[in-house]
Order: sequence, then structure tokens, then C-alpha cells
Amino acid sequence: CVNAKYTRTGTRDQPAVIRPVVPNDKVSWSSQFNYQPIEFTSPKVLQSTKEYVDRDPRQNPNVVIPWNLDDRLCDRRSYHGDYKIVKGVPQNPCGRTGLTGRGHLGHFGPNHAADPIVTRWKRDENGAKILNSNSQKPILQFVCIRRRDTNEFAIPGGMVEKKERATETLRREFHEEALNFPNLEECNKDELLTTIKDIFENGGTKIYCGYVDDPRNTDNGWMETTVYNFHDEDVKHLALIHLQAGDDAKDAFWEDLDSKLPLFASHADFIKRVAMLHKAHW
Ligand code: RP5
Ligand code: MG
Ligand code: MG
Repeated sequence: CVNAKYTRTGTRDQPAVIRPVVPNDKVSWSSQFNYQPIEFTSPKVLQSTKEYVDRDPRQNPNVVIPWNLDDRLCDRRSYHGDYKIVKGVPQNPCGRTGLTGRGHLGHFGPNHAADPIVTRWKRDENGAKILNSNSQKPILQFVCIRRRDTNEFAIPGGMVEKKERATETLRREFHEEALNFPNLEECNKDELLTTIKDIFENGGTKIYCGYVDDPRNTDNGWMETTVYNFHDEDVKHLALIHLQAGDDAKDAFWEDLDSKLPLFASHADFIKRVAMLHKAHW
């Protein structure tokens, strides 16, 4: 659980805010620090009338949010146990971020996401697994996207929507961001979609649940995710799909797993776990 990588927060169509620097040894709430965070919630979040976007209980005493509970519309429980409510709003369990408010996030407290890591082995033209010349271990490939907002490589994950379960989000986001295949014939498409549905429902391995070091995190709102690996060992299903970027992905492609690959938020940590699981090159 860290708050380390990002010094600014911004999205494609929203302003970036420079965070006051919090030295690494002052991130923890228990360390003494003359802390002067900036209050920031983006105009888009403040002006949203969507039922699913929180209203600020500090501004309006009629707003009562069921902290640490799943109220069926939104699961406000954290994977890290009950979070504290300080001055009327949740306190980030991983410490100071430089910003109070919600930044670009719709919820106070945890904002849940799901990340599908779809993998296959890198193979030569004869179908043999390719080994990395240094580690002598086989190379895994995963479905990678380039995010429209930050331009970084990432797992094709996304936010859990209203009343959705994280396991449903995994499949929906993968479709939206990486499987936008308009040119496939309808019959092939149906068959492929049925196979993918089955794999996403039954064939995944849970990799991680918890906090993400996301550029949008603030002292009062933060990202948490559920990560699953869906692996095609024998080029039978997922290894054959045609990738086509959509929604908040501007590109989708197979990328080799390697420790030098720069990735969005904590995604390199999740990918590393998958490399270890399959005893692949990292
Ligand atoms: C990260 O943000 C999660 O790991 C997930 O990949 C992503 C969800 O946000 P969007 O892709 O919907 O912006 O923290
Ligand atoms: Mg998305
Ligand atoms: Mg996304």
C-alpha cells in the first residue's frame, strides 16, 4: 500500500493540479508533518448530477453516506478494512497524497475498479515458446492498451459501475477497451464471444485485491482494484483474438512481460505477479 509515483493529477479533458510534495517518510498519517494539502475536486465531478456520483457531506448536512458499507448501489468497503472518517470524510489508508477532496474521482473512500490480465506465451513461427536470452525463461505476452488520458501503457481495466460486480466489470472493460472488433463475421464473433464469456466466468486466477497507486488518488478518495489473470496456455482461445482498441483505450496490442516496461499506476506490480505465477521471464 503506497502513495509514491505521481506528483500531479489530471485527465484528458480535465485540468492537471500540481500536488504539494509529501516526502516519502511523511506519507504516513502517524509521522509529524507541517502538512498543507490543496483542496481539489474537479468541476466535472462537482457539477455531475449522476446518482452514482457522491455529493459532498461537508457542504450539505442532509447528505448521509453509508461509509464502510455496501449499500447495493455502491460498495464502499475497502479491501484494507474499515477506514477512518476524519472531518466528515474518509481518510486514505495509505497516507497523505497532497490533495484533499475527490480530485477526479466520483466517490469519497474507495473507488472500485477491475483489471483483466489476458496472457499467452510468445511463440515462434513453429509454435515453440520463445525464451528470453538473459533469463532463459519463456516470455509471456499480455493484452496491453495505451490510455487516452495519460498516454501510458496499461491493463485494459475500468471502474466498477453502479450495481455491477467486479467480475462483470472485468469482461465489460476488456470488451470495451480491447475487443472492439467491427470486422469479424457475425458467426465467428458469436462463437468467440461465447468462449470468452466462459473463460472470464470460469477460467480466471485472482491475482490481487486492494489499493492502487493511481494518479487520481487523494486524501479522501482512492482507487482499489480486483485483478484476475485469464491465460491461454495452448493457443486455443484468447491467444487468437483480434485486438481493436475502443473507449478510453487508443491502442490495444500484445506486449511482452518485462520488468523494464513502464506501466500506468501499480500495473507493473500486478503484471509481475502474473509472470511469477507462470514462471515466465520478468
Ligand atoms: C486503475 O485505474 C485501475 O487499476 C484500473 O486499471 C483503472 C480504472 O480507471 P479507468 O481506466 O476507468 O480510468 O487505478
Ligand atoms: Mg474503460
Ligand atoms: Mg480503463
